[in-house]
Amino acid sequence: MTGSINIEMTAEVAEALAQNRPVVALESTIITHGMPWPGNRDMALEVEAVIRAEGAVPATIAVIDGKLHAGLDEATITKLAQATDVMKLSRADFAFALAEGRTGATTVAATMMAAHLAGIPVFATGGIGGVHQGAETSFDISADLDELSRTPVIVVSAGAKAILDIPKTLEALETRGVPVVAFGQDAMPAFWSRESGLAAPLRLDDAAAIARFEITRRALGGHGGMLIANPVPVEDEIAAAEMNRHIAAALATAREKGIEGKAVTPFLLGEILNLTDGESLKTNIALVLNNARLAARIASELASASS
Ligand code: PSU
Ligand code: MN
Repeated sequence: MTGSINIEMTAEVAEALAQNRPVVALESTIITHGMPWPGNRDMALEVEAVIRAEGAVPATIAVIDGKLHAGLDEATITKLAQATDVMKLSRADFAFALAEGRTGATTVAATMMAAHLAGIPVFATGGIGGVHQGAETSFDISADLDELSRTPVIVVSAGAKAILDIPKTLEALETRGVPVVAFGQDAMPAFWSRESGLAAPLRLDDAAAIARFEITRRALGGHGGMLIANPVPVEDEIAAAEMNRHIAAALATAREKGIEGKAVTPFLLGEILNLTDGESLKTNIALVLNNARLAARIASELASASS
């Protein structure tokens, strides 16, 4: 199942997979490129604790010195959270880091690849990458979208990051045959905010229903991933009207400075952190924890359905 790529698993991940107990994959780009130290380390450890509290096992994915890991110990997470020379790996350069012995953090796309390779069907993150604003001239569209179309992993997110063009991102997902399911509401959430002003294509209200949908997709055959859009809890949200002002300001600064390519998303998240005096980080952490909880419940439903 793992092909010729060896996956270094922690004992708890290996045992859980061997015994068909629920496992939730976690990405590492959110640690290295999404949040500043030390909040990033605290978030990474808290997310793991939330998953364990739900009776599932966390498997944080990263490439360390050319080795693919599923599950990281606290010392490795701490080191990664402080490192400044870590690659941001997507489908295009995941194998490059493995072949060259490099250290890289996995984005949504590369984490989906690794999770699928390891036999982990559920993955929790903050928000996926998507179609950037101005993509009609920059062509900046995240590889996360193509990965969702091809790799059968359920990605639990708070939607696409609100710095993106959400209508275009939803169109691109529809074109690629990716189901987008809002959890417990009709509206498509917008990462820091519960509502984007758009309706989500689909809605489900509990983890068991998501597992049923996934099992039916497998039976139909040739399915890729699915995007669960889980709104940030009410008490942690920042209203869309306020966020939109900060996003517009951050986008203007990025344009002035000529920020491009892989640097765009980390730059915008950093700008927004400053513009909100750190509030956006608190919300980001809260929504990741909320997604981890739901992902653990979905993983539990899937494990019991297949045992
Ligand atoms: N979610 C967050 N923070 C992040 C990301 C997601 O809350 O930093 C990362 C994910 O790894 C996602 C990546 O795959 O941003 C998208 O980057 P790009 O737009 O360059 O494809
Ligand atoms: Mn991009």
